[in-house]
Amino acid sequence: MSKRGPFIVIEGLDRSGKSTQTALLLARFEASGIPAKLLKFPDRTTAIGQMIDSYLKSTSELDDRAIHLLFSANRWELVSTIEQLLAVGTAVICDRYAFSGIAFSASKGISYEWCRAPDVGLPAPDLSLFLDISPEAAKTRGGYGEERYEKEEMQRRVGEVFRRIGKEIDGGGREDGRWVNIDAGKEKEVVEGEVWALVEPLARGVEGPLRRLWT
Ligand code: FDM
Ligand code: MG
Repeated sequence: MSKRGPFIVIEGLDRSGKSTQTALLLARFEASGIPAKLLKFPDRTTAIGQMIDSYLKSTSELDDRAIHLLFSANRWELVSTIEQLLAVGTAVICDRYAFSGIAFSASKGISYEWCRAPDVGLPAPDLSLFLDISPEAAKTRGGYGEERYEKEEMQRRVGEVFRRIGKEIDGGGREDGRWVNIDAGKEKEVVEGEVWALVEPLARGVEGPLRRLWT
């Protein structure tokens, strides 16, 4: 049976180095001659993504549950793209995914279960890497920008929800793939090496069907 591409997700707080590390990971794939595509959530280019973008920039207001569902819908509208890429053996690297969806909305006080529900059944990553950085250390990396959620207290709560998600995925005996915490306070070359060491065993393809999140 031919292998499908690996589905790799990189999560973390703002300023944890996700964009840098996903770009470096893509370069590693390219240097190894393995086809790979980098996706980013939210995908601000779609119609739904533009609504999310204006919410994040505070040029529009939305109910907390309404914006949560838009973030989820923004993933569902990309599912067929993800499935098609993986099926032809292309690696898919995602900068944020459903775990960000739960972490950010639950930290506003919406229940964890309610936040998870709309993402149940999405393609499950084969590997989720959480770039772990303290909100204090994140702040020293040039400070937060202007967008909604880029505040230390919010980031602290978000980090706590991420930890709960990680425990459930790794400790729950579920078929949701692996979750690994990486110390993102280290130098970027060191973090990159740790990321690649975890990804490399999957890089040339994965046996077996794509699993579904939380099913
Ligand atoms: N975010 C991101 C959410 O609140 N829910 C989601 O489902 C996703 C994918 O959007 F503050 C938040 C996280 C972050 C903001 O993300 C924009 P980027 O990575 O900073 O563009
Ligand atoms: Mg941001």
